[in-house]
Amino acid sequence: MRTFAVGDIHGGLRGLVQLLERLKITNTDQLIFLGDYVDGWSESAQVIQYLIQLSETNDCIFIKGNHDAWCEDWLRTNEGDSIWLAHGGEGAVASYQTFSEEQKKVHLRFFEAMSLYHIDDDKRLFIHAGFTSMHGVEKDYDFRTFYFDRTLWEMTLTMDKRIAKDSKLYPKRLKHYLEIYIGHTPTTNYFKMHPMNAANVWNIDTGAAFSGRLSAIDINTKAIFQSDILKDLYPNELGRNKN
Ligand SMILES: [Mn+2]
Repeated sequence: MRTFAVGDIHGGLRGLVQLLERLKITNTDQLIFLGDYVDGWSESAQVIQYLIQLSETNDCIFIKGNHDAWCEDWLRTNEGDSIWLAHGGEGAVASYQTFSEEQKKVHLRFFEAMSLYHIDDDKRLFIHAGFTSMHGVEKDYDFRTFYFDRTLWEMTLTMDKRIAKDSKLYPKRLKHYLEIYIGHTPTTNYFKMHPMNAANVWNIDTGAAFSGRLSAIDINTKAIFQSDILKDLYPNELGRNKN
């Protein structure tokens, strides 16, 4: 059995299909999706539909991203958050035009069932964005931190590498988990096309919504698999490169 962590998909169904082909996925493989399934390329609703079907044949864990939380709210209330609509939400709404009210209810239930984080038997943490409590995820004040935080990644990325793990200076946040797998902050922000590792944190969001690819990492071997650049799979679209 292999376990893969998969980065932010952002409506790019073609990238997701291509990535799973390249993983040569079998039904003994486990997939842990790090969230942000929607907003960006034109197939948000179709990504959700595909994931629902995939979960019927594979052991899947779906972590909730901030874009998923926005989309969930819209599916529930029919009102879209203004920040969301400006950051890809309009595209997600458009992708639902061909979906019936009944199908949308099935999707709403799928969003509601997403996990805020997952901790495996080896104390690996999987979470969309991060957390802030020095005592670990259970002690954080606000669940929205799990899909909006950027401080975990920024701290880890810029941390002085000379600080030993047993030093008083070493961030307690990082010590609770063997490894921490996140998405949310595209590695393309740092001109990197591959997942990035800093201390025990792995960032798998390789900017599929923008100029990058969709990535998966085998958490045991650290082998990396990627789709083509999403921009090339959707040549007539801008994704989230609109502004
Ligand atoms: Mn995000």
